[in-house]
Amino acid sequence: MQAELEMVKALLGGSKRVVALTGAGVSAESGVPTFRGRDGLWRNHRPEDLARPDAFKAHPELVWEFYNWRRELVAGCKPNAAHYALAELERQVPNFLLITQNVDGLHAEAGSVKLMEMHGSLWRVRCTKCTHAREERDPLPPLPECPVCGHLLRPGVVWFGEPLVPGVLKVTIDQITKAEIFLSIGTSSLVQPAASFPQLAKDHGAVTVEINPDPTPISGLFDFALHGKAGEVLSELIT
Ligand code: BJW
Repeated sequence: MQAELEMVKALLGGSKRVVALTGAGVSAESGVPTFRGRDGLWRNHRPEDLARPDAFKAHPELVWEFYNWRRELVAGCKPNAAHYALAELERQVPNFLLITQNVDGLHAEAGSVKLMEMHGSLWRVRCTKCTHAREERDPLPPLPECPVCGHLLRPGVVWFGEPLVPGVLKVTIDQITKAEIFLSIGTSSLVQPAASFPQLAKDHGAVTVEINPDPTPISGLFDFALHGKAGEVLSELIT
């Protein structure tokens, strides 16, 4: 892998347009459980069974308990070497975009600014009835109510079957189709539309790189597959 790593490092060093996509694996070294990993179960529930509108409709108290647990867990986590390396890459590359599927806020905490949180944020809430939405870092009650209309609040994240955060897809597609290098880091590439971004980048001529300790269903499409932990690989790539 060392030879591949050196090649990617040289390519990144000379590149003017880079897009990076991250998933839960980038925060694993910070202690945030991944969605589909061995450590992913919460009270015998699979997270992807709770992160859905039908689960919230049927069991809002259970889903809020899950999100309040995650908010508390993530509040105790710090960015790791991978988050800091990507913030540094942003400073080195003239045209850079970081697209994250993560809702933990750790990229922003590490200093990333050219950042799109495509699945929303654990630190946002919005009303299920009216337009009220706000950032909320303080602990929430088991079933938080909207201060405007009194209806139930929900987490400000994107669940299955819901559209992405407004504006994200347009900017993302625009930047991906112009990218010279596309990095896919710490994602299982199972969830759309993010799972289609590497192919889109490749179709438009980007060099594509996957960083993950394990292969994914689309590993074969990448020009380079660097098998390792995001923090370790990115620390070697970006200095
Ligand atoms: C490490 C590591 C280390 C470990 N270093 N790596 C086309 C085809 C088929 C289906 C669809 C389609 N288009 C849309 C769909 C439906 C659906 C979908 O994709 N379904 C699939 C399951 C098939 N998609 C949607 O519904 C999306 N919406 C949409 O497309 O809307 C269209 C629309 C338009 C207009 C009107 C209405 C609709 C929305 C998807 C939302 C996903 N939401 C979640 C929850 C977010 C909130 C929350 O966090 O609670 O997002 S689900 C969950 O999965 C979460 C994640 O962001 C996402 C991706 O998971 P991720 O990040 O890849 O994590 P893992 O755990 O799967 O993988 C971790 C990886 O890290 C592993 O590979 C490890 O090996 C690795 N790793 N340690 C590096 N140290």
